[in-house]
Amino acid sequence: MSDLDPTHAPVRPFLNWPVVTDPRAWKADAALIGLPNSEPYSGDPWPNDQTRAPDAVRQQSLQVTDDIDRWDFDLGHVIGSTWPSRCVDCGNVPWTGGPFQSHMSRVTALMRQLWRSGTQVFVVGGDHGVTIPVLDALDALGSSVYVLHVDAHLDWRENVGGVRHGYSSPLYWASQKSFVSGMTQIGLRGTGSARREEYQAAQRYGSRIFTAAQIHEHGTAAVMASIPKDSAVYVTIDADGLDPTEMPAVMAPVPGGLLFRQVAALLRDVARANRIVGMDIVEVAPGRDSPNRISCITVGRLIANALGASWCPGGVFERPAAS
Ligand SMILES: [Mn+2]
Repeated sequence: MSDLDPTHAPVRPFLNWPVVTDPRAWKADAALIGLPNSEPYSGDPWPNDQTRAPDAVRQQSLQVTDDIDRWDFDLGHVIGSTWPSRCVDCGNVPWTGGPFQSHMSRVTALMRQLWRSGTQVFVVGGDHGVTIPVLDALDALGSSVYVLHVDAHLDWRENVGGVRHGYSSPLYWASQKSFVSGMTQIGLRGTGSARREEYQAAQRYGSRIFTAAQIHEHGTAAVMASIPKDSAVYVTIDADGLDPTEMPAVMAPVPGGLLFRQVAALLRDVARANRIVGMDIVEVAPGRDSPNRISCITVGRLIANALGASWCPGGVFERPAAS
């Protein structure tokens, strides 16, 4: 199997974007791709519920917008005018067997393919392990990248039970990349996989950590100030960074989380001050969503805010003329 073999067609396109499953034909200003699998921990169910999230999010597309001429009150523009002219749904890249390392390499190759052609990429996981092969591909940008991480948890484990590419490790891996210039982690609260040693390792690295409580008390101005202006930014959002009252479909709900209005406004601010080269939203567990699918709709709205603020008139991405 070649890394550039076709991806799997989604159940329906995200926001009615054209579906292109042949990676050799990818040529887009912005794209969405579903990455359902990461390296599993022994004892966890496999496949886990999070593998269903890419298609569950796509199925709520009509709740995000049912026509491109609708006014988007989050962005203050007609929603279609906040998108670049070439948006593509790249389908899903499931792990279909064989060594997990080969699957990871394929994901990295596909992400490099997108970033080499300058595409802004939105990834829907999968659990947080899917971020690891995506981070590997950021070298294709040829410039350093700053990481903004939204999560209840630190995710800094070098391994858990000998598994090194699972959902507790993505930010450890980010800290090991020479092309990652630094990181800001927000929304932390309660306890997770991190022990004192992981917390101290993140501090030694120089990660800027803002607990959810700090953001509730002081807002996000200090978060914005921690991100060097005009940098390329990769955003990784664990759905449990948001409050479970607003994002119920998560495996590890923790009270006191960030609110949609805080995260969406922050994404718009980051998209206007920096260049968001990519963003993932992971750890959505559709089996735990509310009957009205609010978690999947919220994922769609977060993407609409980051994408729209990037490409709106006056955004940092140049809007190519429609062809
Ligand atoms: Mn996480």
